[in-house]
Amino acid sequence: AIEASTSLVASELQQGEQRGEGPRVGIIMGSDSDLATMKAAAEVLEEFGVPCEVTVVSAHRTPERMFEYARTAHERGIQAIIAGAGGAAHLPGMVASMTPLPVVGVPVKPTGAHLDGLDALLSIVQMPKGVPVATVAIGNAANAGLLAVRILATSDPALLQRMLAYQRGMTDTVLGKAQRLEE
Ligand code: RP5
Repeated sequence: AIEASTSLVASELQQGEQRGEGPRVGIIMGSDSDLATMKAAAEVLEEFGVPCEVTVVSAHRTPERMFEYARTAHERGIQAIIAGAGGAAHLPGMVASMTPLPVVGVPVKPTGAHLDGLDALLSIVQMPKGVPVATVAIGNAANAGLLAVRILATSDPALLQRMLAYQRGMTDTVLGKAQRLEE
């Protein structure tokens, strides 16, 4: 069932195929139950026109799949990996140990979790020196998407312009709200 839902997720959310581009960002998660959180990263990448792939890779339930994914992602043209997991969230760190790519970690708060995602946050953020994972706030997959865009934008002038426009848009929105409050 996991494999079936994984391919469903991948086919529903994989972007860029129509444009004939391969995915530039890999979004992986420990379970399809993480998708409700992780889809925000895919939505951000879609907004910026960055093709991505989305699938399930579990550190504990599919360790060999994790090895394969982490070791080969850069050879397939992936430039950054966003990895989300809940609980004993070993996926981002283990993937970071086997890939030369930047890894952004998303602590997921699973439904009904007792520790509110703090367990996942500490599992992901507390990496040993030499194996970095850029960790975002609990559940903030949108920021993971934005961070991946910024990483890619360092060598993609058009993407850099889109990030600048996004930032100007945020500023204008806040200034508009301030002006309305002051009136
Ligand atoms: C973690 O356990 C997953 O990343 C998910 O957040 C959590 C629950 O997984 P399921 O039991 O819903 O598959 O490994």
